[in-house]
Amino acid sequence: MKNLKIAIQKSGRLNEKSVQLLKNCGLDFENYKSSLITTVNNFSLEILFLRDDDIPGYVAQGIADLGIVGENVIDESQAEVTYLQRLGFGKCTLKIAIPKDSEIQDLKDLNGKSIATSYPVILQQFLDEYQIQADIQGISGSVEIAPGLGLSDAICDIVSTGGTLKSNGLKPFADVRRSEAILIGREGLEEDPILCELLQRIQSVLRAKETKYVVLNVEKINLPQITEVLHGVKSPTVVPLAEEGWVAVHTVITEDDFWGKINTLKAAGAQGIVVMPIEKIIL
Ligand code: PRT
Ligand code: ZN
Repeated sequence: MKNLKIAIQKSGRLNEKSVQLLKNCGLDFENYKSSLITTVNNFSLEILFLRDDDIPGYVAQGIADLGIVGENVIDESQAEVTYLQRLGFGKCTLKIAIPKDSEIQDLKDLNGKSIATSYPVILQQFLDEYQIQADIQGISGSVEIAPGLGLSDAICDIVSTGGTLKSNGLKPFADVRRSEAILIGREGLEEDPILCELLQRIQSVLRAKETKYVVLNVEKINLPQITEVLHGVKSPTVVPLAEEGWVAVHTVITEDDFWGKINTLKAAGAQGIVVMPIEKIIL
């Protein structure tokens, strides 16, 4: 069977988590910083290490079959690729930001103003949607210093913690688009058996990340209240303990309602609660 090729970021914010995700899928490969391509030893896949901006184009042209890249980069490239799976990391928001003392108050106040950005395509679409005529200054880096240098009245850039805006005397003004890392594929690849296998593994890793394995002890008389709180993958496993009248309950709960559930379980008589990470969940 012919190997598929997946393009991931060579270095930068998405590199480590992309490599980790593939390793968690059981793929065995060397991650040399110097190499541009590596072969997975135990799966029909080659990994290309690229600048993130090049990934959507490589996938659209079929040079790579798959890619892991931020939605912001995909949209800006306008490459024709298929979204296969949201990956839950690299989360950020493309925002318009303005100087702290700016007179701009409303979106329509952007009319006639200049906005510096590395995302002219996405910004233009946003401005068109709100029928705003602004002057887009396309620059490739250090966008946040543009207003201070007198180059623009506002910026449109990626924000995650907001620290960079603050340290440059800027404040967030409008959200343009949220983004996270996405697995993309070239068109027509959807039914490929290697992709299906890889997708299944990725989804089982993502599911496991959202859940915890919980073991707790409870007196048998309190078991009905405990099982009511727990809705596991199926129903919880109940195992008798050496001590008469006591059982251990094993189940899986989602990260989201973790603390809420733990407190309810304690109130319902659960003791010795042990919480463990899960590596994979195969449905
Ligand atoms: O070299 P290469 O071209 O591959 O990488 P790059 O330098 O273009 O991208 P990189 O590694 O910085 O980011 C890769 C992807 O990570 C982006 O395309 C986004 O999808 C995602 N991402 C998540 C971010 C951020 N968070 C982020 N905070 N990308 C950039 N930033 C920058 C932002 O541009 C700004 O300068 O971080 C600064 C703001 O951060 P805060 O925390 O101060 O708000
Ligand atoms: Zn880049």
